[in-house]
Amino acid sequence: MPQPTVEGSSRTGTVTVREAVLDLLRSFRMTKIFGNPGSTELPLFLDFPNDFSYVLGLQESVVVGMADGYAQATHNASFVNLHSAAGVGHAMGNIFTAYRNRTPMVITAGQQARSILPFEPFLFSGQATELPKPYVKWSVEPARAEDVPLAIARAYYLAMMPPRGPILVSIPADDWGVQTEPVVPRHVSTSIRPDPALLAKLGDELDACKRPAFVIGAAVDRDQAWEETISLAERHNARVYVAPMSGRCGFPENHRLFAGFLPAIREEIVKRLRGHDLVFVIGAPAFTYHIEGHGPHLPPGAELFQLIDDPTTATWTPEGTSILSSIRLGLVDLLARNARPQRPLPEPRPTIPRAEPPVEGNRMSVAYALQTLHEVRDPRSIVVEEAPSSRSAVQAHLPIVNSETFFTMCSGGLGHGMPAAVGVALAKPDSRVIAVIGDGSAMYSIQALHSAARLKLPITFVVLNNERYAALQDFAPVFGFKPGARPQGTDLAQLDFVELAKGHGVQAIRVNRALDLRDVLTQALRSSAPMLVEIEVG
Ligand SMILES: Cc1ncc(C[n+]2csc(CCOP(=O)(O)OP(=O)(O)O)c2C)c(N)n1
Ligand SMILES: [Mg+2]
Repeated sequence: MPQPTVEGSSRTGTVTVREAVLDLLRSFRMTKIFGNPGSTELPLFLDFPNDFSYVLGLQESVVVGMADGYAQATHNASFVNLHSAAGVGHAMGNIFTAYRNRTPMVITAGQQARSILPFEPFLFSGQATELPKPYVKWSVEPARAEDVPLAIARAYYLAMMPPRGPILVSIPADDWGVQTEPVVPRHVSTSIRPDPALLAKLGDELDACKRPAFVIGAAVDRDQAWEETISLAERHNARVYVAPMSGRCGFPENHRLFAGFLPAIREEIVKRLRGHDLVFVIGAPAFTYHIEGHGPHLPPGAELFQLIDDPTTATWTPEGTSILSSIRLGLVDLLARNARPQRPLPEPRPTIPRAEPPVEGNRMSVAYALQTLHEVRDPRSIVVEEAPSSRSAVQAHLPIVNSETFFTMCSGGLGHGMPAAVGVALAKPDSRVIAVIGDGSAMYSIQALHSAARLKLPITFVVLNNERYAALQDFAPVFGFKPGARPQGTDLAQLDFVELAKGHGVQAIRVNRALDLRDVLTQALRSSAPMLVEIEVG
């Protein structure tokens, strides 16, 4: 993790709360403030320092989504400033997502001045620390103005401590000008080394088993453990699966050992893992389910081991051995063992058939659109995805082959992808970011387009417009709807993404003929400004 510059403040004596907080933010490398301002926050911005920048989101879900993408891409907590109760309320969906994503974030929320709080003033937040619970790791309104800098320091260390996540600090408007002591930043270790005895047991079992399976979760990529995972999988000739609903990619999807994606369904997982005698889950829950299931969690004869940096997740894992550890450090310790088990290579994954272009007069398939995108994009470009019914087509036709080049949310809460793409692009100015977004998903935080335009970020927004909430229509039979039935509220029409983009200051083009797609995408991927491509899909 980035370490704070512990030389810290050169100030002596007393400083204002504002000065003490800004000094801390500098030392934590948090000089971008993601926010949407209100009167209760304005005092923070008095004499706004030149070395800080303000990243405006036109709605708080956009603010937090951008801060999430930025924090994930920089491996450091992002700093967010929200407007008291209503601002936190708007942000809540993406705060929930940041919590599930394990994204470190220090969120400050404005509060009315302390002296008028007894009189329930306009805009005050009645129970400011309760509002974001339970989707923050900690929330506090310091008892005294003088304690605000200490709360910010603790918020940062705690946000960065695994499992990482958002923290909320509520700050009354009159606190910023109060005199206080400067806070000296500290080194706080955030890595955990595994218990050696348990790790040796896992190592022995891994060496002795016949058909190991690895199940890779988002924490592998978050902890920059991609290389170690490949080395360990190759040493063991293990089949490598992606954990259900993983928000990141931790293994090259074109690797000889790659075996595909586990669905979030208990019986299906058991079926896919059948024949393996050891299942090693790395940096993921075992397992995330989406629909009700029954029976065993693993196939007969399989033993489960889990390497996990989250104690809570370790406690609900239904069977086997959970080893608490930073993911990379755990893998490094496993790789340090001498044994080189001799095991044949498993059968390769069957090749995925190419998607066909549409027959004349029909809309093109999502698979065809994504295959074309795959053919024209640089494999080092970064994909941020939020297109629920297209997920399996993304997995089949848009393979991810490099670390830190795939982001989606682990929460299931829509409205994250568009602003997260902006945050990732802000953090990675030398990379091309491609946001692959469903038409429905785009509308939860469409204002992200405005931030992309304002920041002049060359993001390619690809909107897959099927004029409906297809995922819900596809899902309906699980709840007893007749096949083909369209549940209430799932048809969307008349959304014009070209006009919406233009209205936010972003160039846009619509593609409805498969023949045009390659050229349009090629052009969009070369653009030095943000560009939206709306693709009419079936
Ligand atoms: C905040 C939020 N509200 C509602 C849902 C329920 N939901 C799940 S998928 C989906 C449809 C998404 O539509 P779209 O982005 O067009 O993708 P498609 O299903 O058409 O691929 C909805 C509304 C959700 N996941 N999150
Ligand atoms: Mg749709």
